[in-house]
Amino acid sequence: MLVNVTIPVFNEEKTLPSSIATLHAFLTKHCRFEWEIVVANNASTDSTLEVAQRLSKEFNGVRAVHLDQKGRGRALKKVWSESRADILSYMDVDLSSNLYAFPPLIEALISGGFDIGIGSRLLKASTTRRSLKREVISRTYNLLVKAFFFTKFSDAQCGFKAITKKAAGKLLPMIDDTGWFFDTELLVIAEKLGLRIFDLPVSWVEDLDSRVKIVSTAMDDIKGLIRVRRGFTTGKYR
Ligand SMILES: Nc1nc2c(ncn2[C@@H]2O[C@H](COP(=O)(O)OP(=O)(O)O)[C@@H](O)[C@H]2O)c(=O)[nH]1
Ligand SMILES: [Mg+2]
Repeated sequence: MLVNVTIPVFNEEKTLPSSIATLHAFLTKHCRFEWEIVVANNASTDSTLEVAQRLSKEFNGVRAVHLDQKGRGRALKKVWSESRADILSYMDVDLSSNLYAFPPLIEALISGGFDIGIGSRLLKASTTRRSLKREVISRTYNLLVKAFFFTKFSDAQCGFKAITKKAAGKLLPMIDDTGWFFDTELLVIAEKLGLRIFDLPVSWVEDLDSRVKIVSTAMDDIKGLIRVRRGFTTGKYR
């Protein structure tokens, strides 16, 4: 059982070395499955690519992938489609989600009980430390997703997710978004097609160094919701 752990990065030269060291040590110590770490860099204008290449030489089981165009969704789609792993996952480089949730997230898929696993900051058992602004935006957005699709998964946007190779093979070709809406598109289509989503409470500590442009991302999200709903009415997803 090989598990891919993708770390999408955009201008993260500062955070990357310590995060890869922490993650590598954690996986070595706490996971009973085999794993690979893939640093997926898009269009960074700092030395992220060079740092990623250096880390891939320094640590066993780490490789670096580079894409010219921006977009976290684009990076995940490429790395996940090209990986030979049985389970594909990603997490934000700032490790905002406590790593102790990672083994249970993956084990839920290994056991065959679930097709997708997501970290959630919005369940009763989640412990989430973030700014009021991000909390309000996150809750409002997730209510909007439910109002649009009557879906049950609790948190579309947590940067901590995993999917089986089989589910990825079915879903990835249907996903059009290359940026932040990629996650929502994946989850809505998955739930509507009857795939099983494991919703796991995480312990989240917000990292204030953010790559998200809130206003333009919110606009893209709303356009995305409308586009995906149209997709369902025209029978695009099946
Ligand atoms: N590959 C790739 N990663 C990105 C891009 N934009 C953001 N990221 C990564 O996505 C993750 C989450 O970004 P972050 O700024 O922490 O988002 P926030 O926690 O929601 O504020 C980080 O690992 C970023 O480096 C992008 O265009 N391409
Ligand atoms: Mg972050």
